[in-house]
Amino acid sequence: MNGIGETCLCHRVFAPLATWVMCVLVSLSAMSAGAAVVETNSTWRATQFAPLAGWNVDVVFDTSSAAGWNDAVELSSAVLDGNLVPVIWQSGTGHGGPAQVWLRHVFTLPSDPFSGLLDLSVDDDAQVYINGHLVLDDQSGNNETFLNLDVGAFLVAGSNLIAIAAQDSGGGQGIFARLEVGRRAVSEPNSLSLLAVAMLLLLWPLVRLNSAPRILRL
Ligand SMILES: [Ca+2]
Ligand SMILES: [Ca+2]
Repeated sequence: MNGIGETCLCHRVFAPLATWVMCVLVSLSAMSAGAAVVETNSTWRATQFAPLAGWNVDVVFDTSSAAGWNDAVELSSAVLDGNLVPVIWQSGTGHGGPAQVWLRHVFTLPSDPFSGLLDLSVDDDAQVYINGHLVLDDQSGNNETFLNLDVGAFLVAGSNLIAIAAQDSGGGQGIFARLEVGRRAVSEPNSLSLLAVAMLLLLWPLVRLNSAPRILRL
């Protein structure tokens, strides 16, 4: 017999189960948000010649070889906030490349983004533009790393441009960056989410019933 303040077996079993179902539901919701990652690599276009106006704004810009652009060179890879990311420059092997380079990369986001965090390390300085907005202006003259720059407000659904002007002050050279974009959770639930909701709805009355205070009759 259960006394006042005690919980029955059903409650002890189903309350945690209901909590688990809710956790699953929250997890599924988080998973549906998804993420997109943009990293420096040899698909970026690079030039050592000062580009024409619009290079850091226009998604559609002439980065052909005829215009003096080439694929960026991957010099090596380096860890950036726990992620191994290619280090790039316009040319060279980490030394001996041009002291000034310009880099561009166009990428597509399939839905309205709500967050974007940029990690970047440069030897030595860089000005970084997201869709024409200056999000980093590093002119220290030293090799530095910047983490978790919030650029989400400048991202859009569709085509996006990240454009970087980088400068080397001597010695080694290179730049590596990683942009992680969180996408808004999709409104339509998937089948697992619907199953979790159904289980919760089925179990909830039973949990409520068994968790109600019991009258002890002496
Ligand atoms: Ca610097
Ligand atoms: Ca340097």
